[in-house]
Amino acid sequence: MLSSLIGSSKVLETIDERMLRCGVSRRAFLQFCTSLMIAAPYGLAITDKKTPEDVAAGLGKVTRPPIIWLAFQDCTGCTETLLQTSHPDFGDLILNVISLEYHETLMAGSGLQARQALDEAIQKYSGKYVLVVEGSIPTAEQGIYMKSGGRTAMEILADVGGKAAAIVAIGSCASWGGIPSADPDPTGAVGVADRMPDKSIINIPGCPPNPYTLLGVLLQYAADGTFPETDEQRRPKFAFDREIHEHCPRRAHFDAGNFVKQFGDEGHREGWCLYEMGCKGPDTHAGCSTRHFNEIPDVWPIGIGAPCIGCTEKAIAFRVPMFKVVQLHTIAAPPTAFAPISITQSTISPLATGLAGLGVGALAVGGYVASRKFSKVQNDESPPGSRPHEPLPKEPHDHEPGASA
Ligand code: FSX
Ligand code: SF4
Ligand code: F3S
Repeated sequence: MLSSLIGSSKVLETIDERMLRCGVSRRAFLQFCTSLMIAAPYGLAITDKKTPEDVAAGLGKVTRPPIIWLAFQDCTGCTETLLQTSHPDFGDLILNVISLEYHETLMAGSGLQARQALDEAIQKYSGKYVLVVEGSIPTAEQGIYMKSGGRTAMEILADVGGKAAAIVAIGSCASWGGIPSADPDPTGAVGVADRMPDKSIINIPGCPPNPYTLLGVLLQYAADGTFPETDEQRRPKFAFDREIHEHCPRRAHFDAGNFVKQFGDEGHREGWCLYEMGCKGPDTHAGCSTRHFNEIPDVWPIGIGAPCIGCTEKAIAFRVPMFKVVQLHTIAAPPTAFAPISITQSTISPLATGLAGLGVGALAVGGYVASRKFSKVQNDESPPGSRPHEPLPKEPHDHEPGASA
């Protein structure tokens, strides 16, 4: 089904024309625009409007951007995150919004046929297409660790990337090496910008990354030929300008000194803070705490009871041990409001233990509530780390899963 949506398009249509021709309902498109607005409440030109209807009206006039998608050393999680949506046919809708000209994992063709499709797409849209790269590039021993059609990943990237208008490195692997670059890094895995530092490249790290960040970036590029403003690691600021810890639904527990000490303990069942289990939220810039995956409430690492491993940070994920406690750089005053803790448990819940994501649709997702509501100490205004029962701040140390406090 999806493979029929991949391939060289005859003409590039506007998104409205495509929706009409393919019978995509207005309701589904509005839903999509709403998701984009949630992912990018500010900082993205296309969502800088008042209502989903305004966003849809503007987006409808945009010509679908031609995309060539290459996969190198990866797990295909970046593709999965884009297509494993919770609404039926949402994956199809996404492929109607962009014009995916080439994608080895999704297209029906293989071998010579696929190579021809790639060459045709490059020729047709030379200097105009956006190249999306998933996975890292092996550079050790002249790049022999990955070859396709007789060419190394380095050669393919130089060819296809060289003729692209711009490049999006999707996922932590394409951004700076990711999992394949973890010690001892046998393949010499690097990111796209390491190979082409002067090219117009934007990084969307995450393992996997948030799909709406990718769509927002691609659609802004299609609309006005610009990428959103980026930080010093080439990440779009609209999605990476704040730390998970700032908007974590468990933050009130952090401030109150309620820490999980062991997976499955009382605190874990009650949804307490995972800091002592190695949560990297205080050092990680990403929007996961408010932009969950697969459009399902609470489906993100901390939401299912697992510590954040800092997958959007070059210096953390696959570098710092998963359960090692990070040092706090600042003891900031607690924010005045938090997302609500939506999981109430009295027995070991599949969500808290990360065993399943079933039944989450029934969970309430409301607005923000006052932090003090969750504090165990009434009227306590002292900053985190200053109360005697709290272990913060302290030197980093290793925490093994299952270790008792
Ligand atoms: Fe996987 Fe993408 Fe992680 Fe890497 O993701 S989700 S290993 S960032 O290249 O497929
Ligand atoms: Fe949330 Fe982790 Fe911060 Fe605790 S340490 S509040 S679990 S981000
Ligand atoms: Fe990654 Fe942490 Fe978000 S592990 S998915 S940045 S919660």
